[in-house]
Amino acid sequence: MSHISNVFAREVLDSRGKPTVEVEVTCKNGVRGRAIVPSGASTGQAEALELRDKDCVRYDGQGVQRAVANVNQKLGPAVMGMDAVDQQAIDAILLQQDATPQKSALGGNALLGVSLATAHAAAASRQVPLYRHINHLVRSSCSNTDREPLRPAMPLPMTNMISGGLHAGGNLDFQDVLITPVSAPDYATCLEWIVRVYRRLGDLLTRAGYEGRLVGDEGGYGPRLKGNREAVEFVARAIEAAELRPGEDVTIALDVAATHFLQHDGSYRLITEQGTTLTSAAMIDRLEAWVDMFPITSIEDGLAEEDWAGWQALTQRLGDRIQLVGDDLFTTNEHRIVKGIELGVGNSVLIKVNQIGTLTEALRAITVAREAGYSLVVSARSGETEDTTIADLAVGVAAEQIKIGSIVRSERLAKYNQLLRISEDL
Ligand code: 2PG
Ligand code: MG
Repeated sequence: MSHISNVFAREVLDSRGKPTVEVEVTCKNGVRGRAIVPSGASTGQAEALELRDKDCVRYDGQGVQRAVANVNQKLGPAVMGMDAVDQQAIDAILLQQDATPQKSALGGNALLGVSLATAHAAAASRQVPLYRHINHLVRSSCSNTDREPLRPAMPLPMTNMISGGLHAGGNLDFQDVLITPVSAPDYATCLEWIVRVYRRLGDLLTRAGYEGRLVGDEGGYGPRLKGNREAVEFVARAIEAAELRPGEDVTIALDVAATHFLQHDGSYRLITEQGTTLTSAAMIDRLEAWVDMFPITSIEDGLAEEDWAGWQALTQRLGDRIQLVGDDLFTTNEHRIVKGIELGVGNSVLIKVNQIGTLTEALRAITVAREAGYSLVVSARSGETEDTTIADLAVGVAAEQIKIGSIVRSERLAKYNQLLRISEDL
């Protein structure tokens, strides 16, 4: 009896002390599922709306009591009595309740809380781990029946070492320098290597007179370096200091988050480089030069979210050499991904469920991307909580990579540790 008997939302706090929505879905069999909605800082224009109260008396207007009320008074009653196992039907009802393109009537945060808590309740009702339930959902949404059924698989972590941009008070223009332990034999070794590189990096930064202990929103170090390139240089040196081989054992990834320093005239202004402005073409030259110089194997949002022509040129130039991930560009939105596939833009999709607002829509985005041969990077947001849903999502859809932030701060570790448990289970 996995039929829904109660839906309850409350306002809780995230890792930045900002209110967010938590939802509990209870079934007639007494089983309960719970999920907490994350929140981004460097958001894309096309993302689902995060409904906030704008009542300045509470939390500087950031409260989510309206979104909570929308769950308790509208979305909950609408799905009451439905079978939690039927995720598609439930999400369809949620989308009927808010039929606006960006969920601006009831809030993407309200819809997503119900959608994810339902998946947890369904997994518990079926007495399977969440990643297996998600795997079952994604298999049933696959149109291509000729293919081997998708099996759950561990993703490779892509872990933040140095934070910049909106995640660390604008110390750097580029948002993240990350590492991927590509030759680690198993997930537990991945974690050990990542921690080792992170520690060596902290030592190197401290010795060079930088803030080698202060961290940004996602736990990456947030030093005030001389420029963006120095951040990559430090990470490359830290890999060596950890006695790992840059490019062979551990590679470097960037999240440029270029939308967030785009100027009105379409150029990119680098404040930490004395205000240098780069055209889209010059930005591509810069990224190519760095790929030649450093063991970089993945670049996310190297150009802005509406610079489709620039993205085409970037993909022609680097698409055969490295992974080009669209985050703000695609916003986990099936239609934007299809447009990207048609234009030959990028070769990888960042998946953040709250960019789109329901699990079913995220799974559709995943299926479309995968069928076009794009790789998948399941990602946390810069505002997170103890919720571990994305760890199960990444395994359930067999994403190639997962991006959780750094390996400090418990809202990040909750996911890394959940992956350890899943890896034993697999
Ligand atoms: C990103 C994410 C996570 P935010 O840009 O990829 O790092 O940041 O959640 O602030 O959008
Ligand atoms: Mg990003």
